[in-house]
Amino acid sequence: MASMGLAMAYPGLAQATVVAKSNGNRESLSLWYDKPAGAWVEALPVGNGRLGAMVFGRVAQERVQLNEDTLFAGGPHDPNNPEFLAALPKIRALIDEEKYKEATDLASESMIARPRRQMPYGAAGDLLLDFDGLAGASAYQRSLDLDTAIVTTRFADGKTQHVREAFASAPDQVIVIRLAAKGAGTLSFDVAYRQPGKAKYGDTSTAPAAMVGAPWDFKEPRNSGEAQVEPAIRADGSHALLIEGHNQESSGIPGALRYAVRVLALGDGKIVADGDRLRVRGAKTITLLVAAATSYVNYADVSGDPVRAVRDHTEAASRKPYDRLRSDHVKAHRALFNRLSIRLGASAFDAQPTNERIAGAETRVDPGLAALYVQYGRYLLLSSSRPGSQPANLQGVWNEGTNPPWGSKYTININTEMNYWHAEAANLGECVEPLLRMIEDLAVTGAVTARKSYGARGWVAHHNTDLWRGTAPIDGPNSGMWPCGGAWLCKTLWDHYEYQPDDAYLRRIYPLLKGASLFFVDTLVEDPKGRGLVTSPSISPENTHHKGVAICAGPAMDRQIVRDLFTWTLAAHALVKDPDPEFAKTIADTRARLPADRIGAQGQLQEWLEDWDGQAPAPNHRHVSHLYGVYPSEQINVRDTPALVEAAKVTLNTRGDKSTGWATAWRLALWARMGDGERAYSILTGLLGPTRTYPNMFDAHPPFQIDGNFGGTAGILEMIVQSWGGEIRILPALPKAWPDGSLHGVRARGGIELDLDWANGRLQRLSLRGKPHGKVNVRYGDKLTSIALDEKGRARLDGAQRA
Ligand code: FUC
Repeated sequence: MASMGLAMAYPGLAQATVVAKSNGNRESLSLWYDKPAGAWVEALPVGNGRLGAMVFGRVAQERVQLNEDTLFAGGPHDPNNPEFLAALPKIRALIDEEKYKEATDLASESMIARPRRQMPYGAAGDLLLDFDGLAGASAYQRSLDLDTAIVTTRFADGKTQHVREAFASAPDQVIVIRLAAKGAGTLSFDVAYRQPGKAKYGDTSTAPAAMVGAPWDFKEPRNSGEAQVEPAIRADGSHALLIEGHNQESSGIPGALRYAVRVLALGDGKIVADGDRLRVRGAKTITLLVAAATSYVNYADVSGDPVRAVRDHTEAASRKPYDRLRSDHVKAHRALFNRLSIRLGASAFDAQPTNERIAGAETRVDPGLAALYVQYGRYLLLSSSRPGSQPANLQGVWNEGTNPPWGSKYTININTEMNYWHAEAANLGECVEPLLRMIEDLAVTGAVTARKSYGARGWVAHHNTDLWRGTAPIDGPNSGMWPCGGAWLCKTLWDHYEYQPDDAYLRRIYPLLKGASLFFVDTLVEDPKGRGLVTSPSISPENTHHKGVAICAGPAMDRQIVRDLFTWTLAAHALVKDPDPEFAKTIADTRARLPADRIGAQGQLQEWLEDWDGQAPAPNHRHVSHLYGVYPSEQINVRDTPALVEAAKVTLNTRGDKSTGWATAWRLALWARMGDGERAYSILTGLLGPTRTYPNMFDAHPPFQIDGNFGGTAGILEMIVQSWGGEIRILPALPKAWPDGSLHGVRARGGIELDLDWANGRLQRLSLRGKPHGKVNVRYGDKLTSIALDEKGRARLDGAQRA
């Protein structure tokens, strides 16, 4: 039902809907629905980086599913396979002799970590709010307002108006749930805690069968779904529940973490903590303060006191009135969120529920949905990765159960890097801080892997890591046997420096770059055919070059990543004035011996040093690892290497436009980078459509994986502004579908911030902010202009200057 219809049918309906109706070319910042969430991927996420919650907006029984970002399974352990070092020369020799199957088998036995798997991320359970006598609802609406980061549920029950708000406060470190009954009635409900269990991931249906036709009075059982953790639940004072539990064992690694959740109820009416329930009777307004914590201090220390943390957080928050909690939260959120605005054109569909817009995304032009996707991608990052928290994992911070896909860990052969692709351009550089700290940890655990497994200096991380900062290869050789995960992560660090140049930051990351480089100095080997220095053993993530085997030496992606890493390291070496000229010479000499990119028999960019893909192209493979050089790197680009760009296009045409969520987002960003706005737009409609975007706008791998949201956000921004090769490109891949629009507050390399407006597909206005008296090279169409910033670091172009 369209919002105008709803608003007329139910006067007093939510503001979000009403605002939407007159929304010409305004920015729409609301996800909204006219029914409660059935499936988990319909619920709305809130998060403060560390804590996450999924709010279902149900009437008779509200469900708020909780997460805490350190609640992983297992505990500190050393996963390095003790046989690795002895097997290394044998495996290299087998690869040189082209005995790939034998090399794979030996690597599987002697190199893959023990245990073979890393530890999965878990969930912190559900709050179930059982309402007495609340079964019917009219004028129902629930929404997530990205501007305030508040989920609101509104409905009427007879003469009573119910308004519930939920948010995750960063300043107060609690999830706040406010329930109000206006008009005749009051609130009576029980708060119960349900321990986490196994969840049904991969279910793309939108509602459990039980909900169809009866969304208002749906109730979930208290304990179902193979609950695995048995926490202790008890009253903690007269108004609070305290839940104390233990994390899971996994692959033989015992659970070493304790966790605690505390729910404190404040308000009028009668509130009683009674055994494992909080009972509220006859209230007009109630505020629930929810804290969660674990005993995790760092990857080697689990001695924290979670009970003390949750008591401290809830008690401190209880001393602030609700309005203050709310306004402090909104202020902290807006400090990050409000830096960027985007309008991609008038959208008639802002007035439709978000799930209906997604359902229509592939068949009609809805520029507002693409703009909303960008803002949602920003919202999700600042809600799952804030200074002090863990980095955004495969699901950000939101995970329903104890058996998430791929463990909801950190896959660092694309996924974790993609999580941060948009961070800098989207003006959320602070959100990279958790990743920086994770890389600092990996440089320690990865130095052990480098030494024990390769006899090398520096540090290495393979294709995956977890809370315990595992760096050894895991799972199996066809995905795990890849030594460039740490090096690729360094790109995020270098990007942050390029977008926000800062000496102190550079000094902090230089040892990380240097250590990552040293590992390759010590481990690159001579290609037996004399083509230079190569990684061995390695893979091109996660593709096989012959049936069942991926292992090889010197795949294109490794050469590109190591080339980049050496380039950043050399640049940083000079900037920080490292007094070690020998080191710089070694890096430069080694870089010069990395084999160049090659074009294969099909005209494609070669994925491997041998033309295996030219002989038997691998159609449809989701990974396009060798296109790292095009995007996110800039080694291959339309200005300097047009022949390689054409080869990259051949590869992409073979692989197809639609893939898993993240792989579709990568294709979008690649075509944008190569300047093809129509192709990028067509891929984007597939990403926004219902097979790759769930009703709550979470990306569908499927199942849910957050990288597609983030990579898709980066790809859309890349269509409008690019910054590489010492230039800023304006409207480099603008599709016909977005003739009029604006993007304000987008960032570019060199510490530049831009505002631009366009109409009829032509730039109207451009403002730049950067360093006083700085110079900025701006390319618009064929024209390259060097613009001088004034003494305030500003420049503005319109009218004649633009022509
Ligand atoms: C890589 C990808 C999969 C998935 C997983 C988390 O292994 O190949 O598609 O995204 O990471």
